[in-house]
Amino acid sequence: MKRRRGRILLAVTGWRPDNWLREFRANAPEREVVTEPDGEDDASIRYAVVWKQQSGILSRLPNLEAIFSVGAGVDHVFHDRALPNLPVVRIVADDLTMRMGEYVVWQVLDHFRQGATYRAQQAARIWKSLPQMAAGDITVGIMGLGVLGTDAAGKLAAIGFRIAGWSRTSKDEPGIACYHGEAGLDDFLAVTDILVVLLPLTGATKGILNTGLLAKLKKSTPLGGPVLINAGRGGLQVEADILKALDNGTLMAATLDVFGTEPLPRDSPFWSHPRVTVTPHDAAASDPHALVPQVLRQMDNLEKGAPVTGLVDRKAGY
Ligand code: NDP
Ligand code: OXD
Repeated sequence: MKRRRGRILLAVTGWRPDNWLREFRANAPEREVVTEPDGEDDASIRYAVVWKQQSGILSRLPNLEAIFSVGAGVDHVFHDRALPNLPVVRIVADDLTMRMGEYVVWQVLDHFRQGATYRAQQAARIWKSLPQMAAGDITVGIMGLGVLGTDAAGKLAAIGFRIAGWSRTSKDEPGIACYHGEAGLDDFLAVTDILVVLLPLTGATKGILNTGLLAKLKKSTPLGGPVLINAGRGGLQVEADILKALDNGTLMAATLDVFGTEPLPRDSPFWSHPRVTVTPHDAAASDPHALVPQVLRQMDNLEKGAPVTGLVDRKAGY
């Protein structure tokens, strides 16, 4: 007897679920997609596709086989205290990686080429040349040398920046000065002019961007002080410590795409800080049109027993 293709529960909150639904229906008309368990046919739901799913919703599905995150990060999956012990698969896709690479290059270049100063000069109709540095005099230190960090490193290296990277496990990447673990962190920070954070949020990384860490960044940099770019997760940063570091000169400037509370509350001092660039968790959007075919391929692979990319290590939390 032909096996019924697994039904899908689409539990995407916050990000327009209708766009995901449309793409699933267009790309896999043979798979029924529901947006809520309805009790009646829940036993036939084999896959959940999630972004910040409602807590407990997945534990109600007796025959669920795998959970697919529509983002690269999976902290939003693990917030569910009743999460079934099943494979969690995250997004690893050229489309998302390319978007993050663009964001990191954009922000590194904006700080490096003094974009904020030119914008202020233009607003005041000031025609004044600024001194130009050489990219080769700047080290971009990337915390999180995974799929996104390694890609961004390659793009920045192609422009001429020196690159350092920090990861949990040891790495040997051509063109990157690699550091790892707690033992390698201080040496990594000591060479870093621009810190790009592309870490996942886990028990080990929560609050890692704090006063102690920021104080260890290279002090005298060609940019007038170290710069922080966080496009990982808001939970990585202690926001009061970042503000303090900006105000006491430990940090020269910051670009923050992610925050502890999103949307960033209207009264947050980050909005109006003269040396902070805020973007609304937009560094790399998950585009349903680009990503749904890939998620479906992963489901097919699971069903065929073929390798699946982006399988999360539940113990490590990413
Ligand atoms: P990966 O899992 O491929 O890479 C994670 C990297 O972080 C790895 O190098 C890993 O080390 C390192 N790491 C994890 N824990 C630690 C630790 N305790 N100490 C040191 N290094 C650690 O993830 P991606 O590159 O695909 O994505 C990274 C993050 O980017 C996502 O988790 C998500 O939070 C964020 N993101 C943000 C987006 C946005 O729009 N702002 C969009 C997409 C993703 P190792 O290599 O040794 O395993
Ligand atoms: C992701 C994100 O994790 O967009 O993909 O934050």
